[in-house]
Amino acid sequence: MSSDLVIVYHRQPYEEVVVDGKTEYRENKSPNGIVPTLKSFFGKVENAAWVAWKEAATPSDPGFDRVVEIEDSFGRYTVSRLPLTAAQVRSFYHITSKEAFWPILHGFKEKYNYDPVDWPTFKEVNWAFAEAAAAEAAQGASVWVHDYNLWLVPGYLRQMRPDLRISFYHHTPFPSADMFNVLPWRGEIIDSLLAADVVGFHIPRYAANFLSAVRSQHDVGNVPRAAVPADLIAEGSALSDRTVPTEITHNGHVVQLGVTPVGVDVDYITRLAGNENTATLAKRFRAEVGDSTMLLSVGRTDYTKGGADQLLAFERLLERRPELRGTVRLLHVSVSANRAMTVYEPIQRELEEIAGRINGRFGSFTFQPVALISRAVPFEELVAWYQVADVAWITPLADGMNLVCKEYVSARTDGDGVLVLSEFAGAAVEMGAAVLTNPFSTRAMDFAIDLAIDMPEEERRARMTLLRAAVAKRDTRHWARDQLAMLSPEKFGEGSAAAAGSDETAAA
Ligand code: GDG
Repeated sequence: MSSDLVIVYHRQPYEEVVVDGKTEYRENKSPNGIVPTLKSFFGKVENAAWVAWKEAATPSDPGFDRVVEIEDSFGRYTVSRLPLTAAQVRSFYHITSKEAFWPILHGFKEKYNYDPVDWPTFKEVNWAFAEAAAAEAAQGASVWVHDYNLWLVPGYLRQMRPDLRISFYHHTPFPSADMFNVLPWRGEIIDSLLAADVVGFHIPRYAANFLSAVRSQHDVGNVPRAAVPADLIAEGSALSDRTVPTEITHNGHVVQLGVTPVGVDVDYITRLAGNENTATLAKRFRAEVGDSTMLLSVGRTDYTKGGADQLLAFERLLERRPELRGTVRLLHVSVSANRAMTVYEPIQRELEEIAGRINGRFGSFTFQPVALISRAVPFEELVAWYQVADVAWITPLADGMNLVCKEYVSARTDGDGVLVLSEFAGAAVEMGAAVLTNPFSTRAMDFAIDLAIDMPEEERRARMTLLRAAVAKRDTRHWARDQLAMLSPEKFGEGSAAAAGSDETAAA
């Protein structure tokens, strides 16, 4: 019970490698992503801890190291590992979170699967996370909890430790009451979130939706609102709002609504984009692409990402514009996050079927219009592909933010390239200079891809300049700094040592 900052995040903040039968904890190979950003704040407090789960055959095994001390370039910190059995992980994560919560968060009522949910196990696992966080947190410490699979943690933690400052961040969208209230556990979830001091979202719309879900259960009276900053409004786009609720008072407790879009590590991607290896890779890829126009799509294999609809749009493009046959190619990288989750098998099959049909209809022995890649591409290669792609085609049906589009823009240090982006990705509110499209409309999808392929260089560059400025403004550090400042103004707010020094740490 000695940490001033406790981060509760499902992934462990390092890679575990077994060398000669001995476990070693190594810093993650790729400094890309949210984990290093969060760790960069560890150097700013005296003592910090991270709580994550780790699968264990027998959780009561005395040989299981529950708490490990890590020292790496981010400083010293404690990692508290919650031992969960394979059955607990399957129930709380793969079933309750992915089959019941995930479809509702993204607006897919028809995919909601209530039957296999074991609610007592979900509660038990969340309770265990809260206990682990409570055990690490010093008096008055700040605890930052991430994502919907830990929805009940703030409520439990508040019961255990009323002294803590608690923040909860949603990486997904948050739906309005009409959708959210499909969940029969809605009352428990909302009450848990209302026990936090800060509830965080990517964009104003999700905060407004959260308020609508709260209002369906409690009379919280008038709620203060603020104007949405101009750089979070893409005129006329589906997710843009003009005002945003800023706090909710319930039973005398004030919950701040923190709206900060997650960004990417622009400095890191810029450095990677400029290094020799990437340049060599990009040169090789460019030679492979030849004179073709290259379209690139990257995302996890998930129905929310709209992969099948996009492949169908590509098929229509080749049908509609015969002159493009043989001169336009699509690299569709769709990686399954977890092969153990059977819900994603039909999507994988569907992608393979459509891609195979397109190649069968429009390909030849030497030319295949679609390359479907179902395994993870190393990030350095991905950055090289970003540099080569004429068009990044990112059209999820629903997406909390979407970082791929921001990575593409950051990698385009040459100032060229076109981004086609779904207006149902949270990122769309920041990226009005992209070709925004509606993936539910075949006409809108067709119009957008035509516009992108035919766009003159001057317009491409003008749009890319605006996009690069938007992405650089709200990078990962901006996000973490903003959210942590709300959680604990004295430790992380403007003027604090943390705020003053955060740039150098993140470069570690
Ligand atoms: C959740 C929310 C929100 C993908 N393929 C490869 C690869 N990736 C990397 C990308 C990017 C990440 O995965 C995907 O991030 P997204 O933001 O697009 O999507 P989710 O995984 O669904 O993340 C989302 C995010 O949380 C943050 O709050 O934006 O809305 O759903 O970084 O580069 N990376 C490598 N090879 C691949 O083949 N190396």
